[in-house]
Amino acid sequence: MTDFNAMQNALVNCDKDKLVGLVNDALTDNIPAVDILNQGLIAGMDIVGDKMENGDMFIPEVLMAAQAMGECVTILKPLLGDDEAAQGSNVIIGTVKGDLHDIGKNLVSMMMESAGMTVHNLGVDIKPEDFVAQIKEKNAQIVCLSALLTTTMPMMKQTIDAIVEAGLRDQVKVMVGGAPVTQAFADEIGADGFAPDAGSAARFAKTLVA
Ligand code: B1M
Repeated sequence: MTDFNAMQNALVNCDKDKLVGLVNDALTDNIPAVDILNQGLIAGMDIVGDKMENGDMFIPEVLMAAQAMGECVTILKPLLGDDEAAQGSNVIIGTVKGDLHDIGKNLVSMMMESAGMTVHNLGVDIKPEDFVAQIKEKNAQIVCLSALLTTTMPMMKQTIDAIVEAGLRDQVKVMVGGAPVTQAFADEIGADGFAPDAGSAARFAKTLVA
């Protein structure tokens, strides 16, 4: 019997070995990878976020929890496949300048890869000019911007502005996402799309290149 609470507790306690063991046990019990991700890992990370906000967890602990989650995401990655293909689509993804959060962005990247897209994951703290350079170099059809901080959301607009200034706006679709981002914000800054989670981001990206 899979206990998602135990996974959440192991994540909050930064107990990587226990968390990996629980994830592997759940897979042995044929629990779908997407349920482990959503009900175990992402739900656990939400608790970490609450504790961080209340001062009950500090940055080094949050980083350890993030590393433990990252290891489990690597285990789940091959099992999160989506068999509808969007082959040939070239996607660039990165977390905007000033923002170091990468777990959600990596999940989006993974789901898009699973959907058959070629994803160039630029990493975190990516400057607008670097997105522009990579759009040109990779001849991207979609650029995905992630932000987890309210303070870095304006950098999404600055990145879109840089894409416009470079004369590339007509050839690339822009998707935005991350916990504080909303459809209204996406509309306001002139993005082509927003998705609230990694699965819907991959599905939406497919509609953009269809
Ligand atoms: Co940060 N942090 N953090 N942090 N951190 C938050 C975001 C926060 C909400 C915590 C809190 O206070 N409750 C808060 C932001 C508050 C705000 O802006 N209003 C916060 C803060 C304040 C900070 C610092 C400023 C703390 C400090 O230094 N005093 C600092 C900033 C550093 C920086 O970026 N410059 C900081 C640092 C860190 C760590 C480095 C310690 C670590 C990140 C490690 C890493 O990513 N490798 C960290 C973490 C782990 C978090 C929380 C706890 C968890 C984030 C996460 O990974 N969630 C977070 C609290 C929370 O979110 N509950 C918090 C799991 C992940 C799967 O979800 O990233 O939302 P998420 O991604 C989802 C969707 O949003 C969506 O799909 C994903 C999967 O479904 N999505 C997209 C994401 N990108 C998308 C793109 C798309 C579409 C969908 O299209 C392009």
